[in-house]
Amino acid sequence: MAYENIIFEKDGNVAIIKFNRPKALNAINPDVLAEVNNALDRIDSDPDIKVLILTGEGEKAFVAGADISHMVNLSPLEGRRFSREGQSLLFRLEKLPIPVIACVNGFALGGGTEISMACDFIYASETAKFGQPEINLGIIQGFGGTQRLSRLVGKAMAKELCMTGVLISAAEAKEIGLVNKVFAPEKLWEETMKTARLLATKGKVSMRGVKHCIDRGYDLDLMSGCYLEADAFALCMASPDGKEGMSAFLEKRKPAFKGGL
Ligand code: DAK
Repeated sequence: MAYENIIFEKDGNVAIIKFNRPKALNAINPDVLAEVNNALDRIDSDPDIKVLILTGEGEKAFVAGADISHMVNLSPLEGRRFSREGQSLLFRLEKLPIPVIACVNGFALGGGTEISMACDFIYASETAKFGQPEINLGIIQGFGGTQRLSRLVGKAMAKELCMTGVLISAAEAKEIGLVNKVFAPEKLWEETMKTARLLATKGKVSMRGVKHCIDRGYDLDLMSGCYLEADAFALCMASPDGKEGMSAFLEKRKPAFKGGL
């Protein structure tokens, strides 16, 4: 598939998906969803890719939301379909076995905040703005925003953001726990790549285990979550990378993780 709405690149073991509709501030329509889905197929079938970064082309926006010019004409059933397509893409992103970083370089509004929340964590530029302004359009979140935001920042804060529709700065987003780190605009990419490269040095089985246990365990009771963790721990014991990591420590050398079970 040739991409017109995203840019897909690889830098070593790091895959990069850039939303690429800068004239519409990278707003999301069904074509964008289809292209990202296709890029995820490629990532799934490429064992060399160890980390994914999502970002926006241009200096102004990560994603300024779902494309309002598309949504305005949707029938209720089409709206439901669009919403389900977006939701299943975000579930797919969440379930990727590799870490996914949202590198938020500008506006991340509505669907843009929702996409960033489906990533494992968010790094943001000082100039970024987050928000769930759907209420100002007479609609509500459609890509899981009411659910992920309340889990990330708590019910009351999620309600305030979704009910008022106000935008918040990157600093405020960090303060409420939505964003992990905030950087000067000229440092954002370099710092994101630095973390991506660090993540790429880790063992695949343990990385997958951490992601799986935290994501799947989050909605479970403590004991069930700990059982999940014990099983993932057992898998690490069976993996060559587990043996390699511990042997390297004992032999006072750096581990050379190769992946695989
Ligand atoms: N959709 C379409 N075009 C957009 C857009 C968007 N979300 N955001 C910006 N643009 C376009 C503008 O129309 C403008 O196009 P031209 O007039 O140049 O043709 C261009 O991008 C530049 O935008 P501005 O001229 O407005 O730039 P400013 O710097 O003045 O303002 C802004 C930037 C981000 C504050 C402003 O553009 C803005 O407020 N944009 C809308 C942000 C917004 O409301 N986002 C939330 C969208 S609703 C669902 C599925 C998903 C969702 C809901 C339901 N189901 C189907 C159930 C998700 C909903 C949303 O995300």
